[in-house]
Amino acid sequence: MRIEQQQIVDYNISSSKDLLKQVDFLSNQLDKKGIHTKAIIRKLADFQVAIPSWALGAGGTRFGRFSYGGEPSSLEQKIDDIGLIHKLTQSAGAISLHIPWDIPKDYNAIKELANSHNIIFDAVNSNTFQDQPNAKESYKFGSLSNVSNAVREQAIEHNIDVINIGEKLGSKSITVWLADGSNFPGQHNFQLALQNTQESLQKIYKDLPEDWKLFIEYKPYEPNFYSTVIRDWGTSLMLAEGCGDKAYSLVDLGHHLPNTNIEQIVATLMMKGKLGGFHFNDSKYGDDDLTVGSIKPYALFLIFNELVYGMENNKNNPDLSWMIDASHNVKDPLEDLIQSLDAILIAYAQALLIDQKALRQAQQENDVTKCQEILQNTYRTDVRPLVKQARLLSGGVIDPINAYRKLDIRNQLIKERGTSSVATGL
Ligand code: LRH
Ligand code: MN
Repeated sequence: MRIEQQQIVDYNISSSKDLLKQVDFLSNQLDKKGIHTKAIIRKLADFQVAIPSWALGAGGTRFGRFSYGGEPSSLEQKIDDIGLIHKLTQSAGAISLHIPWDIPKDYNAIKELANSHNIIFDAVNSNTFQDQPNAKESYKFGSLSNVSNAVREQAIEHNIDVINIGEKLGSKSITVWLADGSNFPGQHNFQLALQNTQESLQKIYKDLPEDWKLFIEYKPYEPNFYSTVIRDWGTSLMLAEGCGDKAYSLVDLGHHLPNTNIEQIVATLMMKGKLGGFHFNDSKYGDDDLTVGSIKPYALFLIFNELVYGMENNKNNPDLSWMIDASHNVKDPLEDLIQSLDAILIAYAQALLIDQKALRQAQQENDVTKCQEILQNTYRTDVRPLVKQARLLSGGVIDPINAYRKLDIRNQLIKERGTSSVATGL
């Protein structure tokens, strides 16, 4: 299924007049504050977020999985689904593959298909948290940290294979997330596990192409529930520094213990020039992988405030990789991803409105109330017209969820694929 540009144009006709009024009204307000909406709209239009190949079907938990109908059962269909999201939003111009869940069979055909949807290949993800059929060694007790050299070597080989797959697709980065850890005190020698992990990552790093990046993703717990080898930003940063200049930390928003000040972690990693990218999602308790901005939208705004500051002031930090990492247990995966994209752009737009100079001044004067007022007034500004205008100018639709339903996309997909197709992934 594809959406024709004429369908987009026809859909926007009914709501573009109102939008123009809303944008004019907001622009006049912001102009008075010396804020130029054109530049902000440009930045929003240029902001592209990678969609995970493993989050296009119904997710699940150990307690159950409820399929969604019309799910993509091949990499080709997954790229087509991202093509649908990108056609509507013009902000999903990349796919992040998980290997071996999504190994291309015909590389040229897959690249052509992605190209036909204006989609590029972002970071590739290795998987040493599941055993593959006929694998010689098991990752039951870990992979890069395993006490067995044979297991570590198998895991290192897998990561190098993933880099080779990414190279054939034009990807420029690999994300390594390890489930490695322990469930009981005494099970692990913490230092040996960490040492093994550092040495294994260094061996993978040796095979990293010159223009590639290695992202080291941390997580405090799950699937291990007593210790995790790469448990927090500090460990990820230490391992990245132990590898070299092309290694960075990756922040998955769901990988923090409750009430962690994630925006301060972002500021710290950017100051060190070691923030590689994000896995956007939201959570109430653990790694819930919920829709971005659905639980803690103010926290997301504060994170983007640090990102805007960092992108302005930390020239030593490379351009960041933006990805979503979510799982959809009860919602239409495509609607969920579209909502997440909207929430990311809204938080970015709000952060771009912050008068950083006035905030610095108030901080310099320890005028705490004024600091709060600057942030909270900006957060309470309805920037949705700017996000919609950016989509409209990029050839997308003003209201993607509404358009998705009006174009009856899910039922079309069910007609094409049936109700029992199942997508690989989480
Ligand atoms: C681990 C994680 C990681 C992926 C996996 C699908 O929780 O966030 O990024 O490999 O989800
Ligand atoms: Mn993740």
